[in-house]
Amino acid sequence: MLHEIVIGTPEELQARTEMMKKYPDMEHDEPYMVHVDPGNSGEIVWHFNRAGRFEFACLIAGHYEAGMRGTLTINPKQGAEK
Ligand SMILES: [Cu+2]
Repeated sequence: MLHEIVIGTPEELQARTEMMKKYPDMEHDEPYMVHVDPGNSGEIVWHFNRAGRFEFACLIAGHYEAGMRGTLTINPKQGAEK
């Protein structure tokens, strides 16, 4: 089945989850997400421009709840000003 990976803050992913429940067939494609059709593979390249805690998840209806999610901890650049 179709899957996706979306990167964002927990708040952003929550908002998108709500949106997907309302409009499950919504067409969408943004730089911070990639969709993968059955049997295929995909790739996402993201340059984080700030440190923090982010999440990645598949937000196809029911997939997040099934555990298709994880966290990303981006550490400040070594030697960077705080
Ligand atoms: Cu999925």
